[in-house]
Amino acid sequence: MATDARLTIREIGARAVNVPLANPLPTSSGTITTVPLVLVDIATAEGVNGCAYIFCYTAAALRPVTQLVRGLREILQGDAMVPASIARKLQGSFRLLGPQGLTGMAMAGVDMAAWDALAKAVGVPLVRLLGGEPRPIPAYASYFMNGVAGAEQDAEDALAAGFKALKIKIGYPDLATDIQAIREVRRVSGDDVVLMVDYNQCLTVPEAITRARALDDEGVYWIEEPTIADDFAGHAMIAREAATAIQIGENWWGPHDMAKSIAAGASDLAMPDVMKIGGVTGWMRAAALAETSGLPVSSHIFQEISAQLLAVTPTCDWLEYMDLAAPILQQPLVLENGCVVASDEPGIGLSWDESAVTKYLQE
Ligand code: SMN
Ligand code: MG
Repeated sequence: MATDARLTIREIGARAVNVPLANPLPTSSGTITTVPLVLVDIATAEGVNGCAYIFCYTAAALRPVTQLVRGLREILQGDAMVPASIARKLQGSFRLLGPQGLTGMAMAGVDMAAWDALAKAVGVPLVRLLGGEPRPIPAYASYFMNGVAGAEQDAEDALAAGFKALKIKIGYPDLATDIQAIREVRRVSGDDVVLMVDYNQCLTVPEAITRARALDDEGVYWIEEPTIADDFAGHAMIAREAATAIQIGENWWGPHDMAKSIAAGASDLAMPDVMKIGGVTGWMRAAALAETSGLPVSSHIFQEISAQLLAVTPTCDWLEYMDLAAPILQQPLVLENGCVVASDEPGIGLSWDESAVTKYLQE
C-alpha cells in the first residue's frame, strides 16, 4: 500500500449498472424509473484503487457514458494521479466539444475516483485530505412528486426516520394542488420542520412569479428551479419578486456556469451537483465562489461524497438525502438526529457490494 499520494494511473474501468426502483420517482419534468449508474474504477501502478459513481438519470445514457469513461483511459494512462493536472488535460481534450453533458459527467467521475485513490493512498477520508474532519451535516429527506396523499406519507416517513427537514417536488397543473401538498406536509410535520419545494424547471417566469408569491405565505425554506435551469435572468426576476429564497445549482456545468448564475443574481442559495460542477475539483472551486458571494451551499444527490465535501464548505447549508446508490454499496450513509456524518474510512466513502453490482450489471 502506498503511504504517500504519488500515484500513477494504470487502468480506468467503467461498469454500467441499472438498479430497479420499487416505485417510479416522478418530477414535473420527467420520471426517474430506475437508478442508472456508471461505476468508475481507477487502478494505479502502486496498487491503490479509486472508485466513484456517475448518475446518468436515464438508462439511455448508460452505454455512451460508459464508453466515454473507458475512452479516457487512452488519454490518461501512465499519468500521475494529480486531479488538478487531470482536470486541465481533460478540459483541454474536450474544449472544442464542450465540457457539459456526457463529457462533463465522465470527467467528473474520473475526478472523484482520483480523489478517492489519493485519500486511500494517504489513509484518510477525503474530508481530512481537504483539511477538514467528519462532522454532522444537517440533512433533509428528499422526495418526489407524489401527490397530496403522497406528501402526507412522505412527511410521516421523514419524521419516523428522524429528519428535521424534507423536500417535496411540486409543479402540479394548478397552484392549488401545489399549496395543498405543502399544507399536507405542514399538517403532519408541524411548523418546526424545514420544508423545501422543487419545481424542476417546469414553470414559465410569469407563472413562477405568481406561484412564488402565493407560496410566500406557506413558510417554505426554498423554492428550487422554478424555471428553466440555465435561464439565469429569468430566475433573477423570480428571485426579485419572491420573498422565499430561490434555490438553483444542480444543473450548473462547472464553476464557470455558477459564476454566470451568481453574476445574474439568479438565486439566493446554491446547490451544486458534485458531478455536474466537476467532481471534487469543481466543488472546491464552487465552494470558494459561494463563500465570496455569501451564498449558503447545499448538495444535490451523491450524498456519500457530499457529506465529505460539505464538511469543508465554508457556507455549508443542507445535505440532500436521497439514497440512490444504496443497493450497490456495502455501507449506507448513517443518519443520526437529522444529520449525517461522513465516513472516517479512507477515501470518498464508497465501497461496492460486488454481488449487487453483478446482479444489476448492464452489458
Ligand atoms: C432530482 C434529483 C434526482 C433526480 C432527478 C431530480 C431533483 C432534486 O432535482 O433536486 O432532488
Ligand atoms: Mg432539484
